[in-house]
Amino acid sequence: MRATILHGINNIYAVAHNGKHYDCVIKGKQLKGTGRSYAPLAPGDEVALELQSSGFSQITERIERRNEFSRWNTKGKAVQTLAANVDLVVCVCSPESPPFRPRFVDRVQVTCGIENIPLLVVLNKNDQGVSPEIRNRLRVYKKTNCAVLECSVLTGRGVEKIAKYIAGRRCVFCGQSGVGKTSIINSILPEANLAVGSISAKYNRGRHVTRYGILLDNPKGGWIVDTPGIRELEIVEIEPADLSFYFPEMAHYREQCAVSGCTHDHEPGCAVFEAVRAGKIHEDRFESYLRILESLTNREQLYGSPQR
Ligand SMILES: Nc1nc2c(ncn2[C@@H]2O[C@H](COP(=O)(O)OP(=O)(O)OP(=O)(O)O)[C@@H](O)[C@H]2O)c(=O)[nH]1
Ligand SMILES: [Mg+2]
Ligand SMILES: [Zn+2]
Repeated sequence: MRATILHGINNIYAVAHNGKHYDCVIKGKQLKGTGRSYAPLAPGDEVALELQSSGFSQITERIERRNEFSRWNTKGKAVQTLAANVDLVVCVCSPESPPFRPRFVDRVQVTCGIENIPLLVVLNKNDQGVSPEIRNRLRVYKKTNCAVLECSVLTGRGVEKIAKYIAGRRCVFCGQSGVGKTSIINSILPEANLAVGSISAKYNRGRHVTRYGILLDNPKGGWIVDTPGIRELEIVEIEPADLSFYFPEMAHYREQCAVSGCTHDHEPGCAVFEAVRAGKIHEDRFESYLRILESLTNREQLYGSPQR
């Protein structure tokens, strides 16, 4: 029978089938349909199951994924899937504590672009005040086909809009530790009652309260995956010359560059660079682009060759 992975801890997976939950292990050494990766299964994966009359049921196969939201796990030196088969990625950020990091959001947008998954950017904690710079930077996402919503779990404002937006969709929440991913999920699904943590006064960031990805059914349809906070999102699986595809505001200009296969960082007659100079592309977005480009160019040294 088919089931959906809810979470996995120490090689024991919780799965759901028709609203019932089962604890399972993988049958055999290597699961059919998975290659080399950080973990063979992620929340949202569909699997084939052999029910056992006693003890753990067995997972015999991973059904082919429709898509995956993944990142490079630096410690494990492997691709780590945070959620599989998703309709929407929700990237949560906050203005002040922890500080807004547009470069992180840019990387999430590129990752979503590669997998062709829609992105919703949520600015939580707007009770802390939102500077014009942040609003200006958020406008870029709206212009590049991402949805942007603001909320505050503290005051409750804006949360209902997010609940409406994600109803009926299979979505994964991601972001730095402490931005309020779990807090938002708790207000949308009060029965979830997940643990939330305080912000470290010394470092102005979260304490990595959520320890593993967990899938929760949404009574309004679809599901929500909560994930542990991540500090960095490394992108490894594209060629440097293709990166500008994933910055939609560059699309129009990249075709006008003098050099074919232009990487827009040094080539003469670069139309993207001209557009940045003329103020048509946000300077800070271009800076993000250059940093990701650099990490892609140096990835062999930084990560070793990507493995699946
Ligand atoms: N001021 C303010 N604080 C909030 C808001 N939402 C959440 N918090 C606080 O932010 C802290 C972190 O919230 P969490 O929900 O644990 O954050 P998280 O993103 O799940 O963090 P990790 O699980 O560590 O990745 C908690 O102390 C929350 O009470 C908000 O809208 N305004
Ligand atoms: Mg959390
Ligand atoms: Zn160029």
